[in-house]
Amino acid sequence: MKKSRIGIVCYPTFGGSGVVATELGKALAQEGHQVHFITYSQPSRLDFLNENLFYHEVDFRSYPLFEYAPYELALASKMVSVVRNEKLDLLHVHYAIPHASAAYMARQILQTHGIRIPVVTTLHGTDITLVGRDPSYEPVVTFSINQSDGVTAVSDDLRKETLKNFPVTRDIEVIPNFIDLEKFKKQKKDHFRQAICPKDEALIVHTSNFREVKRVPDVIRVFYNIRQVIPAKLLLVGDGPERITAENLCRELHLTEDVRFLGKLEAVQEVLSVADLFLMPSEKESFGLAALEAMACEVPVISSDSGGLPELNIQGVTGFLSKVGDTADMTRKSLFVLDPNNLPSFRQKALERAREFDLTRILPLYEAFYEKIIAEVDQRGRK
Ligand code: GMT
Repeated sequence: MKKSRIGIVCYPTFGGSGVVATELGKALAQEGHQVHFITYSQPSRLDFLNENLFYHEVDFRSYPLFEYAPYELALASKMVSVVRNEKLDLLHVHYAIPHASAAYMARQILQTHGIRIPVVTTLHGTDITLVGRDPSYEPVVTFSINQSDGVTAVSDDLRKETLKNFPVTRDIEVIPNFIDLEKFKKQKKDHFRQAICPKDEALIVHTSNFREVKRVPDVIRVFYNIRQVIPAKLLLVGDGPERITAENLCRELHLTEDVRFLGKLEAVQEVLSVADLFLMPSEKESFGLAALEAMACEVPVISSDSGGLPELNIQGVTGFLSKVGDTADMTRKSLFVLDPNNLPSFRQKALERAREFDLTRILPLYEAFYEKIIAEVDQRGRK
């Protein structure tokens, strides 16, 4: 692809959509594209210096009149100014709410200045499956998806969910989540493993934002069941609204000695490097980036079968999938994977599967998509 100037709009927080957007921007910059991040604070993974990376903070002022400051307007204004001043070729917004509608507004304003900026929207999951379907957002989400110049979804399941639940009349391209296996891989952390599991207990890990949709109590129940059979430890990475419920459940089940809440730890890779099994029992999961990160570190996955998870986790190969909430089945399958006769093969297959989502395979898909959308918008402008 010809080297372009790309604006990336995302949530700068720890959520999967922000991680994907930031990693994509970093990779595009390394390929020689100029990448401009437009967010309300520095993305947590934008931790790297590159002459092609730029960051523009959205000025987001409050006023006594506002109970809720109008972020979407401030964001649209910032997009207008960055597109004009930096002469961007394309805007790529991650997570539909409110980024896709703000991009529509920015595009309309830019047209009054004689600029036609192509807008690509990537749907990540809860912007469609949970929040976006709420009647308070649905008409705007539908409109802004239909108005984007290009739309991608992170799994085929999410594409189908969008077409089923919204009156969307356009094509949606599937470009899955990716992982940079050069950087994200199993590290040697024997001392850490020994400190956590001095008796070589099985080490189980869960990482999430502890929202209800992640079903963290199921993680604790599965762990409780596993521990009835084999010695085991559980590490929980992340934080969020369900943390207190999870802590209470651990106390109720007398698990506090064997469960550690690590909070919003950035060194996820180090934790995964010493893990034997990853649990992801989510109610909904459009792709499951956290599971892909585990697989990249050679950790098999026990997940629910919801959303796009079957497109990543292969039943009986990279781990197992169970019905949402079926903690008994998840326990049985966990014990099977943790059997020392089975674990090495699951580890190897998990890594092999992760390789199919390596950055080097997925980045060209985004570049080709940008190229196509820029050409289409250009051609429409000539008519
Ligand atoms: O809800 C979350 O888990 C965070 C959310 C986000 O957008 O920040 O994650 C979604 O996007 C990720 C990246 O594309 C996907 O890997 C996650 O599966 C998806 N989460 C859900 O669908 C619940």
